[in-house]
Amino acid sequence: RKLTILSTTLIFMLCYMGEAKAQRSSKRPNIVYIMSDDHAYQAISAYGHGLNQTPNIDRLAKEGLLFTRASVTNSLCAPSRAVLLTGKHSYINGKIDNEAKFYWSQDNFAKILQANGYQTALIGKIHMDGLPEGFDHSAVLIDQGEYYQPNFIINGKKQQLKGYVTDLTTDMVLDWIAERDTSKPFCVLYHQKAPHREWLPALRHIKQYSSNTYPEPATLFDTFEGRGTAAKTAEMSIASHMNWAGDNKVPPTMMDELGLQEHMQWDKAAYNNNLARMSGTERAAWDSVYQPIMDNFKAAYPKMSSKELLQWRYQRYMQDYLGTVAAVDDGVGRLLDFLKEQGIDDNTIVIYTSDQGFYLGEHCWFDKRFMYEESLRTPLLIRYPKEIAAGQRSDALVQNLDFAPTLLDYAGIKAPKDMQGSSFRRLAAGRDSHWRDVVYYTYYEYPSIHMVKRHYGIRTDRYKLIHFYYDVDEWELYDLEKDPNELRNVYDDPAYATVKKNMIQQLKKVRKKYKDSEQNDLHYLPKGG
Ligand code: SGN
Ligand code: CA
Repeated sequence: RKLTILSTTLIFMLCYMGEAKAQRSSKRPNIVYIMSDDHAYQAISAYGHGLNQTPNIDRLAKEGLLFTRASVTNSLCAPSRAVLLTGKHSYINGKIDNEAKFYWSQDNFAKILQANGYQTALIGKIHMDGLPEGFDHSAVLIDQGEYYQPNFIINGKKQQLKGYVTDLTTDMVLDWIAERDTSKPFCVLYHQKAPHREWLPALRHIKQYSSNTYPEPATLFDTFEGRGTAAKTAEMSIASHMNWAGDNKVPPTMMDELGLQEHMQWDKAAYNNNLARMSGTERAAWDSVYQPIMDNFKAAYPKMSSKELLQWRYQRYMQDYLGTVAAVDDGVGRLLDFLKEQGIDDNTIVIYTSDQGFYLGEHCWFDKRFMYEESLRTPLLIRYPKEIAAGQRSDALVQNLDFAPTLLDYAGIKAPKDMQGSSFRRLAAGRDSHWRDVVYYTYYEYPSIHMVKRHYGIRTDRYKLIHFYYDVDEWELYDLEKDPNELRNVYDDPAYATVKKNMIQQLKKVRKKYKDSEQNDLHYLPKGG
């Protein structure tokens, strides 16, 4: 009899354990969506460009999947965020540029997750006015935000925090996860301001990064032959449009002594305002590293050729930019360790991406906006051990348009029909290899800072077709296989006549498929333009 009782108990226990396991495996996953601002894939060591080390972001590549050709549909901050939220192209969600109003009243994937029992939070940069809708908790920067002692709007209330923005953002994400209701799944949008201009690294990183020397990109001295008006007239050159004080950290007084011109009238003010946010001890630590660099520069300046000057400015740019990336990487490390400590690392999808790519001196540029590769593409890594095998790479043409439907899919929710992206869940799991073979891109913020002309276009596996319009009517065609740096526009090359014809046809089809048109282009032109 004892034996029967024992075996019944054993069977009961086994059944219970089995059920618990089944329940656990059917538990909806948590989502941590990490998006930094202006983080070029060239500045993530897993992408293999040899500029810097990002050991923590690289963990996502090691333990998950890295997309080599992920792209955005509009390479600018707020429009990219609107696409993320809505799963719709800019001309549909209305947020075509950083100025246009974003209507929070429209549907977004966070609202849908929330309605389906997810706890949701938005922490960091969103760059859109109004109280974010779809989030139980929000702590967002105002506009671009600040690096030191930043102002946040926490659930509608403005509050200045003490510390460094990248670390504070990470702290708030971890605190929110720690305090969550553990009976429900969660989704947090963890949006870093860094490495956005004007690149102020954390004090713990300035010494190391400012003493590094970085390899120059092959096109640093690009002369723009073989390209059109748009590339030639853009104002994002390290040599001519980068700011001496705000960007390169040459003190305004030294600018005057050396006769350096302010390119933007707010340059000196930006420098002063950024550094004025530091406490006395922070400022002293900062100056102890930057002052000697500037003193050396002042001594060398009179004998520097324009080439040497550009090289110096490129190094200064990389030192500060990559310095800010270091704290972003630290944050990813803290997050991954924390998820493990909490015992939820297996059931949490971690995505790392940026709101767009960025130029790190390619074509002598900084900034983004263009449909050329460095700014069209964006880093994308994803870890979800339950479905995604470790160490995978994919060159599929996924886009930020796909995030909303993909995240809903992971949560077991069908995406609304009017979302224009597709879920890449099956693709990421290696269960399906079908994917789109062409991506569509639009850009509108012109005339405006950096003066990148309005354009739209498509990219396929091998080719790219771009139409610049408004105050020009120019077409560009690139053969990315033969010309990966996009230095030769072959639109008028007879050897590409057939390719050109096919690409024009494809562009027409794609515009129709995504409901874009010349009427839209005209509708969004500047008023009176
Ligand atoms: C600021 C920057 C620009 C940048 C835009 C948009 N200048 O105006 O260089 O292109 O933001 O960036 S700054 O000197 O004020 O930093 S975005 O990432 O928000 O789209
Ligand atoms: Ca950005």
